[in-house]
Amino acid sequence: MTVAINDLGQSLCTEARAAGFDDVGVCSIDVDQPYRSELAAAFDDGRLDPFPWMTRTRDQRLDPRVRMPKVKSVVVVVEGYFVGHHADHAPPDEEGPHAKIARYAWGQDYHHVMRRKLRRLRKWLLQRVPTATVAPFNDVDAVTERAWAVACGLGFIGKSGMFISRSLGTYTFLGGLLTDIDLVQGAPAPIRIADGCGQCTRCIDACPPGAIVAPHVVDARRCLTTWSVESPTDPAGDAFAGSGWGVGCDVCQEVCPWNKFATPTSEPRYAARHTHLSPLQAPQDVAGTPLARPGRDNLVHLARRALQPPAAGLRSPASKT
Ligand code: B12
Ligand code: SF4
Ligand code: SF4
Repeated sequence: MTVAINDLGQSLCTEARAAGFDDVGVCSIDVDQPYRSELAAAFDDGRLDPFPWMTRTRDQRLDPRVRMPKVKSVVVVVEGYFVGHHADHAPPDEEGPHAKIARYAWGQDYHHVMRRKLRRLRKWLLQRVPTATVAPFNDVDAVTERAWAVACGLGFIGKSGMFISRSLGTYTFLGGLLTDIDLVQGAPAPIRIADGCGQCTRCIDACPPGAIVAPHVVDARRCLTTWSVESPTDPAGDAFAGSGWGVGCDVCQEVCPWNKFATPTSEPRYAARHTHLSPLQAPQDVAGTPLARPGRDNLVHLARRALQPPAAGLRSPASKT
């Protein structure tokens, strides 16, 4: 069953598309948030231990009403960021091997890009309902975005753990708004939980460190992204050396059939600026890009670690392009 959005909600969706988002959905806070028990389990069994900022906000992540008690509606926006493949940007052979940068970090920082558009949506809503409370969220805020994207009927969770849109694939960013405005008609509809993976297990089989420990379950303590983006200097990351990925990792997305027809994003700010990392020299202009998160000073170290001989236990041979 699809969510019955009221007139104001429909107009907001039109405005979201005009602001540049590729997809948008709305649902009532009163739906049964999908995967709450799975999220609780991820906290309980230590899978999210590398992120103290998440464990500190556990209650809010399990229920947005902890953050905003009067919230009535959740709006989720989806933005595609696919711009191509590493081979299209490979450094010349004479420059020697380079480590790969995951696509989410090729262009401008999506937090900046999406927040600007989300602020526009907030302003639009407040012009219509000046007494309302409207709180944008994007990534670092304590809202479990993939689960709410499913609740809004925008797609499904793949075995890789990625939120998958049937029209956009997996290379998407999520964000949205919490508001005390009612944007939905009538009682909340039951959520449709779809499975778009069928018998496929490509992501599980290909994940270099075996971080997808069961279908839909990623152990962040093994995911390459944790050790390059969140904890770049932690020596524990050496256990995953030699993957070929300097910042982030796209393996579970590269093998996913839902990306076969991925089309380039229309957001010019995601155009590729940095696709590979040199083990000799960090790029100069990382300000305003996701590379600033691990820190410019750590980029040479990350490239060197990625280009070491593969650590025992890594499944795929390291790619050096
Ligand atoms: C912490 C975090 C990470 C951690 C941990 C990821 C993880 N899977 O747990 C690390 C650093 C490893 C990471 C990596 C990446 N991340 Co990240 N991350 C987050 C963050 C901040 C919180 C995610 C979270 O709550 N994790 C806990 C797990 C349990 O929850 P979940 O990932 O939402 O998974 C849900 C489902 O999988 C489901 N579920 C869990 N178990 C089960 C079991 C079954 C049977 C079923 C059916 C479902 C199910 O329930 C979960 C909770 O609702 C979100 C932003 C946000 N605020 O939500 C971004 C976010 C999830 N990340 C994002 C991205 C882009 C990435 C990377 C692709 C970056 C990269 N290229 O390197 C990788 C992908 C790794 C992967 N396969 O998941 C995007 C994902 C967009 C999308 N289309 O899915 C988000 C939404 C950021 C954003 N605003 O766009 N990330
Ligand atoms: S991002 Fe890489 S390491 Fe993390 S789950 Fe996907 S394939 Fe595995
Ligand atoms: S690679 Fe296959 S199993 Fe993994 S998310 Fe994509 S369709 Fe699902």
